[in-house]
Amino acid sequence: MSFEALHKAIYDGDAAAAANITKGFVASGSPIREILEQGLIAPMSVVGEKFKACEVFIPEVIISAKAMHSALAVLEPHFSKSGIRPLGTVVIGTVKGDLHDIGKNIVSMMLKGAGFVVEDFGIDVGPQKFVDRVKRGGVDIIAMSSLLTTSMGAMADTVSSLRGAGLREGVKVMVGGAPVTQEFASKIGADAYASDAATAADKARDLLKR
Ligand code: B1M
Repeated sequence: MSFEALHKAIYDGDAAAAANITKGFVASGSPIREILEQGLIAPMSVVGEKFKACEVFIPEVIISAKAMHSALAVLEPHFSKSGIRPLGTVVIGTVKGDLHDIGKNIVSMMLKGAGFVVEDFGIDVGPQKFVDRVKRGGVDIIAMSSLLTTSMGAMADTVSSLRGAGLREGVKVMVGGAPVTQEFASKIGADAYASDAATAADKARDLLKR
């Protein structure tokens, strides 16, 4: 049982091995935070960097993230008693009129891998659904994905609706998806834009540091 073996299981996408090795660490009394940070988040960060550098591709990211999640499920029941708090809560969705979810799901996985709690609202998510969730409290970031030039306007509508409800100051907004650009993000008043899933996790972390 070693972190190297756990990293290898995550790189290889071997979910059963990742969960079993993590169970071994927990049973041996290793600190939960150390298992989380050195055993799980570290290899997912490496996968994210390799993805950005085009050294690995979407299928590898997905299988690594799945393995990481199976290990994370072993750790989760121990989080509260170990004093581990998530980095923040992200509510993510593909915006209204848009049914593409492959990229959004990868972003969601990378955010979980980075230590965020992610509430995934799925596809075709209208502004009011985001607004209602922010109203209930506890949301740090609204993350919106769009793959269609025709659905990008729904991102602007969501920002306006948050503003209209007096909620804009209390939550960060991040946008992304193939047709979305930094210029568009700035124009609609989003706080951050990310071109890919690994960058989305970095930007989400940065947003909450400010
Ligand atoms: Co659609 N589709 N599609 N499609 N589809 C595109 C997007 C299109 C570019 C194809 C084309 O014409 N060349 C085109 C859009 C043109 C445009 O608007 N500019 C298009 C169209 C027109 C349509 C329909 C209108 C077709 C029709 O019915 N006539 C229709 C629309 C339906 C609707 O949404 N209302 C439609 C339908 C579909 C399918 C259902 C068949 C299917 C979606 C299946 C699904 O998602 N479950 C589909 C697919 C698969 C595609 C392509 C082929 C692939 C998209 C994809 O998954 N890419 C796409 C063409 C293409 O891209 N080559 C196309 C892989 C994915 C990992 O990348 O989503 O970009 P991506 O995510 C990346 C980044 O963008 C970023 O990180 C991800 C990972 O790095 N990212 C974020 C994404 N969200 C982010 C959020 C962030 C940050 C980063 O912060 C919050």
